[in-house]
Amino acid sequence: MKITRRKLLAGTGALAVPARYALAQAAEFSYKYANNLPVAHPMNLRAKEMADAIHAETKGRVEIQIFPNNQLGSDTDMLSQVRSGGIDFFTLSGLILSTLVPAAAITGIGFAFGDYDAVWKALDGDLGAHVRKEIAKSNLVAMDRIWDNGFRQITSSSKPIQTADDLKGFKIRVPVSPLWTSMFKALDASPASINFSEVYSALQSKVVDGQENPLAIIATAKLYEVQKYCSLTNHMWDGFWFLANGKAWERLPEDLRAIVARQVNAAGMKERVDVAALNATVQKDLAAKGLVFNQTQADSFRDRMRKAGFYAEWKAKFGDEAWAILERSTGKLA
Ligand code: X2X
Repeated sequence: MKITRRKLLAGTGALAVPARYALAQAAEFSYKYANNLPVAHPMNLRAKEMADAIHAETKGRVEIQIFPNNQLGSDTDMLSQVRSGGIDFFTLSGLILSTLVPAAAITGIGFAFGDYDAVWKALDGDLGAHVRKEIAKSNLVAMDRIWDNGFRQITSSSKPIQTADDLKGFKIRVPVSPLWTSMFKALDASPASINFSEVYSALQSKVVDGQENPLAIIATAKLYEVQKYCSLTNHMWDGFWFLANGKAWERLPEDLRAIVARQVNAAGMKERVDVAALNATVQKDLAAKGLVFNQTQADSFRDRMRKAGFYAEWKAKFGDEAWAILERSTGKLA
């Protein structure tokens, strides 16, 4: 039950307090934002700043509560909550979102982007616009600026991965996404779909021998505690769409919606800078903690995938038009 100070005082027969002295009021729009990453990851640091800025700029009318670290469930759970309105905002990899919006997986094609310049040109350009349009058809709204997850590297408890041959039969955790499974099958590995909420324990109990994630996550989620080797494959780039439940978004008056969108996108731009910086510098810390790093031969992975028909298969799934948009940023892939 909610008792305001005014009601409480009225109930005791005390004099009503003039409105300007009333205690902080509940916000007019109180929204929930959930994600799968540890509090220490730049995503959550920038989200906290963003929520404060939104509260200030809307003069307290919009409040965003943050639920980090899978507090509200796995990505699979949170995706159904943001669809039903149980949560209002959610950041999710386009590849996991592809279980609902198949077109959203296109940004994760293996070895598509050579560097961040190519990534942001595509995602802030035609490729991003294409994916956001597809997302909108499922009653979710994707903010304009995708947040960064990063280029992914493979870790293992059993052996370093140097060439595609080392992946043969390798038990590797992948996120819940057909593209991820298909890619590691094309590499002859043995992929298991596991939500991020279960990854640490799956590695600890050796249900799988390895996993793949950007260094920023290997560090902040402490995966180095349960892995021995880190092989620098840069095998794909991944990002998080900042999603809103369609009805919750429409409920905001236009002026507030503009403030929220601007602040979310601005926070995403800062998060990109943080993540790239962390990915570039954290290797030293991880090595000091005992993680053993090695370089890899990118061509061996790419050739294996091409021979297995990976690129041809996904080009057919996404269609010529979408594939052409992708290749405008990446060069010829298939
Ligand atoms: O699940 C993962 O590996 C993570 C944290 O990178 C994603 O959200 C895709």
